[in-house]
Amino acid sequence: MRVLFIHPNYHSGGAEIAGNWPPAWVAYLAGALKANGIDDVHFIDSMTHDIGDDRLREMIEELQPDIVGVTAITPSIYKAENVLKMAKDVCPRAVTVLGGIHGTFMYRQVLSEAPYIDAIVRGEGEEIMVELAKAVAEGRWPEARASIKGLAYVVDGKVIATPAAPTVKNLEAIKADWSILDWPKYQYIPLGVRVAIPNMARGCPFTCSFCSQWKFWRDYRIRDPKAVVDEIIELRDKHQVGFFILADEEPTINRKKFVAFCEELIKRDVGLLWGINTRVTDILRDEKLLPLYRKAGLIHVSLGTEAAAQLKLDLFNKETTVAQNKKAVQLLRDAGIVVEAQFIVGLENETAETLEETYRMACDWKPDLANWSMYTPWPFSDLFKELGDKVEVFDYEKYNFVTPIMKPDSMDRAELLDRVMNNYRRFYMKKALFSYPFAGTGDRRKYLWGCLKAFLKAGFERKFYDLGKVDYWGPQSKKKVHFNFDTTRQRANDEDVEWQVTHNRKTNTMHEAALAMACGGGKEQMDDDGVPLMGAAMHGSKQQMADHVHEAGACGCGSGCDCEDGKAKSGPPKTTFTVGGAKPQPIKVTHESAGV
Ligand code: B12
Ligand code: SF4
Repeated sequence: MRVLFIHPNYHSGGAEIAGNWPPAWVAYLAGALKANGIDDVHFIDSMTHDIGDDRLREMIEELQPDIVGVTAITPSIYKAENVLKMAKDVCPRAVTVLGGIHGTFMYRQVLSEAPYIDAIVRGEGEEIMVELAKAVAEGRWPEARASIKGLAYVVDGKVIATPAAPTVKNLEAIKADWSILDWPKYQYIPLGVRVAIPNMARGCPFTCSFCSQWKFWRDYRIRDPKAVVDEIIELRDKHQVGFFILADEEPTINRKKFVAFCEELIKRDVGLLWGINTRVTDILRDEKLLPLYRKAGLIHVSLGTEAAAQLKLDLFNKETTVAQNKKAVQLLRDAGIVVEAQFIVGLENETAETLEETYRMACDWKPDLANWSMYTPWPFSDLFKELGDKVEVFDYEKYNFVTPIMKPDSMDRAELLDRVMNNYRRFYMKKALFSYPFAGTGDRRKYLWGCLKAFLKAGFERKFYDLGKVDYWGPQSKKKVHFNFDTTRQRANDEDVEWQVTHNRKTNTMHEAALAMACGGGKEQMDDDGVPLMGAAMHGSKQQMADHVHEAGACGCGSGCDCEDGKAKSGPPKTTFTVGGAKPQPIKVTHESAGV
């Protein structure tokens, strides 16, 4: 029984400018299959190897697989569908399978536009894929599919979704098979070394309305830090990996485990540099621990500094948050860690002034790197639902953080792009002339120069921000910029989107808005036993959180709550959940999924 996994050849000029990144999904799935005796597993990374359709078709034909499995995030969905269509053409008897975040939520739309897909795996793939492969190997397919949880497929023109599969409870049981990857290709340009993306924790305990990640992974689960370090050592020794980023949504929220991870890296003298994405509040919380993190090799922290402000949440406590963001940036720099500030721009109420403000913030906080991402309305995020018909573009191929999907009321998309580019130009010009040359010595300096090199390379090749694709050549070309949206792509019917995955979640209230910050998460924390503290009650129920906060007087509408019509006044929210005398209470968290 032969399984062939394919990563579709989709590109967009964002994170890819830093190099070729290894597809972790395939290592985790191949590991699970091999542990279950299915070891004839092949992989084609047509993204990294830039393999065209004709060649890919030949490769599939040569391999004659029994199962073809393809991954898709939202922007790569059409490419993924196309690969599965080719697979069905050249190997009609092969079972065609789609996995990943997009199909998980959009399976009805996908199955109706791509009838050649035999099954969509919804949610985490390891256990479902093993069951599916066993059914095929034992000749029980397609009869067995109805008994496999987490699948969607079509019978007589009708989409059938089996009950949601449970999340993988024992992450230690999954041993990624990293040897399935063609390692020399996965190079991280800033350091000129091989890069890996291991996974320490899955899920995020928060439920930000614009984010799809918490919905996908549902429960927050974290691995034994020692086992993660074992895996990293294996990546270093067997595959000569010289840099890694943790694939986790929120790697630092469980401080105890994160500290244990760092201590283990130090104890075993792993000697690798690495990076994470995390939240401002965790950095402020861990101020005294930052030297330890740096000692463990942490060199790059990407902070979701202004997501919430840019989402124009009216009650956002700007003053406090701006000060906190600035402080977090400073703390990281003082610890010798390269810090990247993330700005989300491009909602309908974006203006020239708000864009300028992000530039001023970037200059004021002095992060080493700054990143302006276009707001992207994942069709299964709660905020998408709230935006209603303000979302006009449904060409998912362009849902990639670098294409303006929303049109601001006060400018057209080309002007939005131009103003964002203006921010990049000014920011990096200043950095290259006045900051990087004085960045001291050692890893930080080396890393920064490496990042600049990656930017210049992408700029020269016109890949940065997909500028070549849209024909942007500077302010003078604004009128000629074309985003080429495929207008035949239409909004999915509400009932075709599996967006309501959590129970009891009230839509984005002003109270929540007042609490949102940093990477969109609030100010919640976990205690050292991994139990989310009071604010994090939102994971069980947003309403619950709003109520707690209300009682505590922390929602910003005044203690005892004197807000009108259930809406908070635009006063500054307090900064902790403990005001009003309420003590943080551990709250049990589960994401019981209805649909995934
Ligand atoms: C690493 C990463 C990258 C790497 C890609 C590495 C690679 N080659 O795969 C780089 C840096 C290049 C990258 C780029 C981009 N990324 Co990215 N990336 C991530 C990140 C941080 C981790 C992904 C990961 O490896 N997770 C761990 C693996 C194990 O999880 P997984 O891939 O979901 O796979 C599991 C399941 O989905 C399922 N599964 C997946 N595929 C399949 C296939 C089959 C057959 C089956 C059965 C199951 C299955 O099983 C797997 C195991 O459980 C996520 C955020 C996150 N924390 O998850 C964003 C994320 C995936 N990226 C995202 C985006 C938008 C992008 C970009 C468009 C942004 C940009 N312009 O730079 C580009 C697109 C690049 C491209 N050409 O495809 C979004 C996607 C959102 C969405 N709704 O689609 C995410 C979720 C981030 C976010 N903020 O929302 N990214
Ligand atoms: S904190 Fe919010 S934005 Fe960040 S991963 Fe979690 S849910 Fe998504």
